[in-house]
Amino acid sequence: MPTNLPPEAQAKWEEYSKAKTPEEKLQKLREFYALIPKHKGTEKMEKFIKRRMAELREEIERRKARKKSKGPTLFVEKRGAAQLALVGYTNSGRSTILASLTNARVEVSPNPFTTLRPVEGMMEFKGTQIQVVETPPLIQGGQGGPSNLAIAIAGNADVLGLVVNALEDPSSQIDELIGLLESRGISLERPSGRVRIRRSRAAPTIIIVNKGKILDGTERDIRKLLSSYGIDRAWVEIEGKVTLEDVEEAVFGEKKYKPFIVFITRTDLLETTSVIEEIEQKYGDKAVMIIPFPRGLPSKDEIGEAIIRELGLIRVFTKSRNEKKPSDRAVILSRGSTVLDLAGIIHQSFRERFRYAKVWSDRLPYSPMKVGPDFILEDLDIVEIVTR
Ligand SMILES: Nc1nc2c(ncn2[C@@H]2O[C@H](COP(=O)(O)OP(=O)(O)OP(=O)(O)O)[C@@H](O)[C@H]2O)c(=O)[nH]1
Ligand SMILES: [Mg+2]
Repeated sequence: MPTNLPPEAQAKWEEYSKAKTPEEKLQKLREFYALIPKHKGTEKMEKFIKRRMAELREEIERRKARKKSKGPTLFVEKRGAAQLALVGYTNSGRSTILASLTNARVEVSPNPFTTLRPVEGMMEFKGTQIQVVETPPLIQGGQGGPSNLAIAIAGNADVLGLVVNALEDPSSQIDELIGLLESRGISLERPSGRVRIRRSRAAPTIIIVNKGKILDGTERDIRKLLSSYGIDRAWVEIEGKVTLEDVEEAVFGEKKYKPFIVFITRTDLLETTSVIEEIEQKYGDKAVMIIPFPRGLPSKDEIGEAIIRELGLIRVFTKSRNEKKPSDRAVILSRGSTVLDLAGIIHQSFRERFRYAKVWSDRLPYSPMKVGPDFILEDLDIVEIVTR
């Protein structure tokens, strides 16, 4: 709870809430921070403010980078079904991983700080591609231009690849990387729930759309908490299991969660596999995959599929009536999409003139099977849409 803030701090908070540009917001937040009393009761708020300030700094950095580069050299436009950003300390082996997953031309070198600008490549696998981006090296503490850029790219990516050197206490490296990203508003821990606060004058009051569960309070507590931050008109959406702390955090911006893959490089130089086992023990449940490189590198199909599944995406191949084979390129849809959703994505007229579809898949009692518009598609389905 924001514990009885002095009036000047409250006034500053109001100014912050009204600020438009990230620069202005950062400035107001700094001033607000200077005005709040620092004690046990404000610790959490301090934490959130620092995180929000870090996020704003990244946003400013990202905008600057985009302006400066006028092209894809610094800020990396997304392509393909998803973007995987490789992050790690210098020499951890990011370029080595990028080169083994894609055809990107990238310099692998024993010298530190070889890759100071992002480099991208496309990882091809069944039906689609994933864009892999090597970010500039992070340095301990995370300060400095290259590190800031790496964090900005990480915050924009769909999945992170933490690249660690097996010979340099990789388990602690992972902890440090996670800690560093966490301090910059990027969480690698799967949230049990989600709170979204949309402030709007159009809202008559605080409207709580509760599709989940508040673990340690009531909707009344949420209203009280928000009004102590001067929020009296907003839509608050709750999904899954959340705490009042999550609500308070959401006041300062939604936390970004990123699933992650761990790449442990130089495992060929290890004498025993005990560090790999330690990492599997510690992060096995949290990471999408733990990959000991080079020998334990799974196929691109396996890596790609794991990412797609994690992000709740599916690949669907379309077929036209007069062709024997389906398309090589899949349409990427979110899990739960129907045949009619697919039709709409192909072309609006397909949706309007939809009659039925034929679906080929081993999971069906017979294949092809004739299905209606509400049929829910799954990964790797082949679909022929029949129109009027
Ligand atoms: N033996 C072995 N050497 C590796 C492995 N991975 C990386 N290396 C070597 O480690 C050095 C650094 O690898 P890079 O891929 O350039 O590292 P990076 O993280 O891109 O480094 P910077 O871009 O300079 O920050 C190179 O000499 C690589 O050949 C591995 O799995 N086994
Ligand atoms: Mg490199």
